[in-house]
Amino acid sequence: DSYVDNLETEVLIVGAGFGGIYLMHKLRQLGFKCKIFEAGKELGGIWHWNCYPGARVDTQIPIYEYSIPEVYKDWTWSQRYPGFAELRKYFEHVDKTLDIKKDVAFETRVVGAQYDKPSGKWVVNTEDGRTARSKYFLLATGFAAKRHFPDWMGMDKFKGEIHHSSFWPDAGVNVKGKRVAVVGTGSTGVQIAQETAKDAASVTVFQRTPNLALPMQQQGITEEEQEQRKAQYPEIYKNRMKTFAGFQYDFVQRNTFDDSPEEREAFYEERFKKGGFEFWLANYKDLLFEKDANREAYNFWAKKTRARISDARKRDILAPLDPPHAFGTKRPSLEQNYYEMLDKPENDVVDIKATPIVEVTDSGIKTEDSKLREFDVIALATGFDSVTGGMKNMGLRDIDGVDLSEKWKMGTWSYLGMTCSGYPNMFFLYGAQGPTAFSNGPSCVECQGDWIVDTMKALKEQDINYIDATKEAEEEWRRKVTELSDKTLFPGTSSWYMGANIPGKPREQLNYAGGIPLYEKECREALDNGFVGFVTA
Ligand code: NA7
Repeated sequence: DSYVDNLETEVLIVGAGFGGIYLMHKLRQLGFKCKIFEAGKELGGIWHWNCYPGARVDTQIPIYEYSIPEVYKDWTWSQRYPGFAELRKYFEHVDKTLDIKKDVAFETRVVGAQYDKPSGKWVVNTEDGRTARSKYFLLATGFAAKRHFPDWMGMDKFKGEIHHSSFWPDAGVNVKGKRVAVVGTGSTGVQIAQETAKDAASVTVFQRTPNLALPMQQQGITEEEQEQRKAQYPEIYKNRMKTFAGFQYDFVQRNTFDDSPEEREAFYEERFKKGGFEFWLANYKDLLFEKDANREAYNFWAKKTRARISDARKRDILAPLDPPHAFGTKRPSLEQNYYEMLDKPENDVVDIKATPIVEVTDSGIKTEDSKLREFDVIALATGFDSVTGGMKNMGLRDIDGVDLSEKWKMGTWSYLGMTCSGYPNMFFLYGAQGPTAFSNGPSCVECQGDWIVDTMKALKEQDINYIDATKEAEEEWRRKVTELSDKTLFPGTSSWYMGANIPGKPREQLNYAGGIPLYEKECREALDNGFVGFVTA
């Protein structure tokens, strides 16, 4: 990649996952000259990094893929919810179809960038000391670009293998006959535990907060089924943007207590049977707003889940009678046999809220009750400095030289969840204050990507070379994001949605909670009415 040094390009994109590839494809069609800098060795973003055992997408296809006809026309999947290996193949197919890689510099990590006003160019620095310049600077770094490690004593002393989920060895880890610890019960922890239990001698999950996991209802799908359905894809993709979270289903237009207890029970049953996120995102419309409604859903979830666990102690840790938090205000994982697996005598769950981890020793993990459990492999599924961590860690400086980590120290300010005041000609997607974590990735990426591309097209047509959000527009956007969130039950739960998973991180809503259609409307109005909230020149 010698071309990186002294590279001059019209558009420089950071990240070659769903977002970066989409931007490049659409911008190329308009004649923009684009390059991508990617820290990893391959395309795929999170699907390049996430190769831990059981890594799998929690959204079914064809919702979780591009709406680009050239791409879907020659592609079929083997399962409703594909695993990472198949997703990696999908990105190879995307590359073959859209000819992406020729404009990607891999293993090129951006560590600094600043807009240079005199030349009207972004000056971008890479970790290995090279410099590139571009008129536009687009960030598609995803919401999980900065991994989160716990700070326990003794981690370096452990004699077995210890890996973070997002840094799993490409060649895999042999867990056959081994004692495996999984720390963390987000989507990742649930998947690792489930998968490694197939080979391991034992799996012990260290749980701080129970995951209110939902049945995935995985299914194989045939090529014929998919080929037949492809005629409907354009309609499916159009409708995807009309739903709150960019799925093929949406909340129903009834409140929980509009139905009789029998109707409600039947409704919940139906959601469970359909599987996936239906019990979350196609539930009653007051689920995420009203405490009593939410409790009703939780009670159903607990009843269903408790019935799957015969061990009374484990049952109370995994699915307590009292909700640990409002259902759906932390992301539910999709599980396949998580509860049955942990119910087995050789496997265990440790409640580390009751007895926190104090130390890692050469042979295992010690908890506050002085108990030492011994392991051969420790999987850290402790998550990420989500949503803002990646961008705060890239050395992004505003026109006055102030680093973004400084600007976002006490909280997050952006305009439309795609621009920042003081960062002219810079756009980002799938990050802070957009629909990000409350939506299906490809839906969010296409919604925001289209807006960015249309904005750049309008700038070009109107011969505008400079665009920067105003401070007032940012204040107003932050107010909106907060106000939308405050109507929901999200602020009451400590989750990464609220920045609450990272010690010292300001607690605030990091995502736009108004749903994709409203979000899109607001962004379109700003563009269609002449770059409202921006200064242009
Ligand atoms: P998550 O969802 O942030 O989960 C991380 C888990 O690790 C969670 O259960 C945490 O407990 C736990 N955790 C974090 N730090 C610690 C420490 N220090 N000690 C013990 N336990 C800890 O990350 P994932 O990788 O599972 O998922 C990220 C998203 O990527 C996912 O939602 C998808 O959208 C894709 P807590 O809940 O904070 O009590």
